Amino acid sequence: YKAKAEAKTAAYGKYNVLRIVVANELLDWSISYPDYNPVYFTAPGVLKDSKGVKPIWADDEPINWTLTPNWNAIDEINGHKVNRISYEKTYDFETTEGDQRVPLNPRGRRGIRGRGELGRWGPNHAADPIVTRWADREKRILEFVAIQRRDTGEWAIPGGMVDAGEVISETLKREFCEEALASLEVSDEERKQLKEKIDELFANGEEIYKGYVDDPRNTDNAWMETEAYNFHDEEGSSFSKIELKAGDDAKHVQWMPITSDIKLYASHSDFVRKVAQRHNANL
Ligand code: RP5
Ligand code: MG
Ligand code: MG
Repeated sequence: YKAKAEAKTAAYGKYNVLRIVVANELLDWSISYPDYNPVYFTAPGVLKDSKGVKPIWADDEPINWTLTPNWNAIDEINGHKVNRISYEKTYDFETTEGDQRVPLNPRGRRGIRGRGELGRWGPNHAADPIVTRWADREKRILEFVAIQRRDTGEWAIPGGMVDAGEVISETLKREFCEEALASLEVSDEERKQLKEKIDELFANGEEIYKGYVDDPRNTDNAWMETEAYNFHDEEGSSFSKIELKAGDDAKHVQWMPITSDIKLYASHSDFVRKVAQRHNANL
């Protein structure tokens, strides 16, 4: 007689919920894993906001679906476009509560079912603005505008989710204004002025990355994907003029040098190192 080995587990975010730590060789959905039976979890804040209604950024639970989402396509919700296309691949499905099909994470098993903290089933699209200038031009040390996230306390790019109907170029600017310039805390007039400056500074961006993000919130059925763009201030004369102030999901903001051992949230270290390489900076 041999006792079955218990699968290793780890807490999912700040919740009292355990995810299975899936061994690398069992990640792929095509590998048989008969004992795999992760917990189903969707965070209370995704189901209902403080007023008791479903947040606009979230989908419904499958048992409530009257219409199924338009998978692997641009969906339309109340006249707004929601991108349900993955930059990785055409995703597959599994069957869940109420016999509905829900998307399967293209990178494989994450040890937890449902949406966790994410609003959308399948891909949750975000945008990441990487604003850079030279910290030391002679030594070719590049720095970027970093924020400290309120949720995990990790330093990150001031990015955020693409709202329904929003274009990426607007998400990049809006999230930068909210998290690095505290635009939600100023008057409408001041916000308009900030926005005009940012429109100018964000006129020329370079695409750095487009695809899956290894975000701690990812589950078997919901995951983050992003488009990261670099906005570079070569002379150090444009972005330096605007005052950084942490706001919304950010508790601190600062210019941070990009080093080879930089440690940032999710896949963000890879994105900023790629930017440094593009500018032939020293890491
Ligand atoms: C990351 O989560 C993305 O790269 C982006 O920075 C961020 C979006 O989520 P929130 O900042 O809105 O929580 O995966
Ligand atoms: Mg935000
Ligand atoms: Mg954010």
